[in-house]
Amino acid sequence: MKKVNLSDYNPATVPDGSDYKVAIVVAEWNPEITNALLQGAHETLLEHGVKEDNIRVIPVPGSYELTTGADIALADSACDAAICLGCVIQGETRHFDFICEAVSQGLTNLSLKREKPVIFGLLTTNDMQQARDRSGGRHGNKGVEAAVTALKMIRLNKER
Ligand code: RBF
Repeated sequence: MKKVNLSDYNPATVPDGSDYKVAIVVAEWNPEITNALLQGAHETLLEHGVKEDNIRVIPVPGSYELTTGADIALADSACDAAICLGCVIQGETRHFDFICEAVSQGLTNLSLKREKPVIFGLLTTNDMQQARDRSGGRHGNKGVEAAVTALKMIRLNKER
């Protein structure tokens, strides 16, 4: 089966971000992976016109803290969206399920509460190799996809 790079996208479909303000909340667990996601998201925002001064990077200790970090970012009324980046690797314990469930529910609830896009950029993989494949490896970079999603959702939100 041919493996596709899921980060391939048509740039013409992405809005110009020169008037947008975006936060990137990034977990410090599995830094090799989350730094690569951060780089992908940051570069993509710049490529689509978001000004460096309008990108706020907020590190948080682990993926569980992404929701609180995004809430803090969106407390700034000028902030249009929060991109949340983390990596949880399936282990022996049920922590994997608890963290993934908490983050997915937390980010959904936060987006509805704040009425702003909150982007789910949490890698949930079986092992480190799968995480590498999705953070700049053979399956692209989910940070790039998260940034593209943020820009599209900001435009949609501003049309409300
Ligand atoms: N945070 C991550 O971002 N990725 C992980 O894979 C991860 N695994 C964890 C496993 C255990 C057993 C615990 C207790 C925490 C883990 N965390 C992980 C950290 C978690 O997101 C959070 O920072 C801490 O639980 C403190 O609230």
